[in-house]
Amino acid sequence: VSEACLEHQLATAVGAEHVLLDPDRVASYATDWTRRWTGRPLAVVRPGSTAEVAAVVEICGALDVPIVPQGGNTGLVGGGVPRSDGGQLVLSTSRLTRLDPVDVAAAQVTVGAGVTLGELQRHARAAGFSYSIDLAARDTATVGGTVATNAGGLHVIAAGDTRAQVLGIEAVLADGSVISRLAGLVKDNTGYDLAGLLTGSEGTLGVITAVRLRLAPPAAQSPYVVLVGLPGIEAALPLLRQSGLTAAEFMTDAGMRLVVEATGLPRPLPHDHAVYLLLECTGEPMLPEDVEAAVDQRLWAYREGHTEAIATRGVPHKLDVSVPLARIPALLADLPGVVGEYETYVFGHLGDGNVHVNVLGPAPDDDRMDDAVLRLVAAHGGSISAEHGIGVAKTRWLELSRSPTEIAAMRRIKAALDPRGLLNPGVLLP
Ligand code: FAD
Ligand code: 2HG
Ligand code: ZN
Repeated sequence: VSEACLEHQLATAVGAEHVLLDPDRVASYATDWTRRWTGRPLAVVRPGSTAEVAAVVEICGALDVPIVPQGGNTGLVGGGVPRSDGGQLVLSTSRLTRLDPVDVAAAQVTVGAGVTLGELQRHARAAGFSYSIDLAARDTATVGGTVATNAGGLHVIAAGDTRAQVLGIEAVLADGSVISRLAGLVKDNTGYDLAGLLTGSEGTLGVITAVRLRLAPPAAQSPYVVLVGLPGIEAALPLLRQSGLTAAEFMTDAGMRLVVEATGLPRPLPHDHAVYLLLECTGEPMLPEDVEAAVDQRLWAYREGHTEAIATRGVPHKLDVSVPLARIPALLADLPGVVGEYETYVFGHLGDGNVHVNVLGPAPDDDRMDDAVLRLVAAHGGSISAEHGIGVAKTRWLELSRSPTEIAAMRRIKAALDPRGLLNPGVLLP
């Protein structure tokens, strides 16, 4: 590629001020949130409209330059940063900030891919609604990123994942063509569900530019948030049978101590406990009389503080896995045997059977421990990625969760939509 030629064409398409080449200016786009994944972009380009995204994709197609779409760069599997060969262009969606008025009658909204989750939530609230997807990275993660990863978050147990909120998508495909389905038709059986296909495709099938989303009516009253101290994970499972449950998150003593140390928050309960369960309910949850518990909305800070607190300890290996709920105690019992002496924190969305295993100690490129944990998860009938996606972190183990036939079908879809492998090569498919 002639870099000068690429730069000139991109500058003509989006404006020279939105083509970043200076190493200092591209640095924050080159390394992921965890600092485990880092690369070298050929350039970072920030198109300001769908037409400009299409122009960038066409230019890259003509010059054979692969594209890495990037939203808020809060992804945890390395899929949003360029690979290390220096040959990829980062397409940042940060200027795709369309925010249409809420369609009150339909309880829907159309938003640009670069709008943050927090902005969308505030926009929905101002119109008397709420958006059901929520996660601790809300003020940086973008709507496009959450759709591209089919993010889960804190309320999947009640509202489903991001896919369950998506009613339509506008996206630029690898050949520069634009598909747009933003009418928000609740019933629309006219063939393949392209919005569903792009949701969770991790930037490998198209660049999502806008999304039509389902909104929820606001809760009639503030929910109850209860933190319960328990002797072990077995004691947590029966407590999940609550009516009106909107979140069920677990933590352990090690994670709680770390968050208290990192944030300066007081210990949440009078005594220490092996396991903590945070329940959010529309009504008052039913608890056994002999458990230690506290009720306060602010208790969320202990759960949401985990990821940042762990980052203060080093560069973690993050293994976001799920198993059938009944297997959670067995998985947690087996984990120390495969993780060994490494500093480990486990927590997650208990109600979804989703455990976040964070391990500190192995070098970023030493994946022997990752291999052992993911094989253990597969042996328990689980998934190697519950909600963060495959990215570059887990391509090697996709076969543990998907059959050869499924992987072959996914490859054929990729080849049909992106025959030259322009969009996010190296991500998702091994
Ligand atoms: P990026 O990191 O920029 O990109 C992620 C992937 O999507 C990449 O493969 C990228 O190429 C692709 N992509 C981004 N935008 C587009 C687009 N417009 N079109 C096509 N492809 C695109 N995740 C959860 O699921 N649940 C959680 O509870 C959760 N909590 C988190 C808490 C913290 C503190 C942090 C740091 C992360 C958390 N995450 C969680 C992970 C992360 O926030 C989500 O994966 C989020 O969806 C990523 O959004 P982003 O805009 O930062 O995407
Ligand atoms: C969460 O649930 C996120 O807080 C991040 O998915 C999990 O840091 C992690 O491992
Ligand atoms: Zn999570």
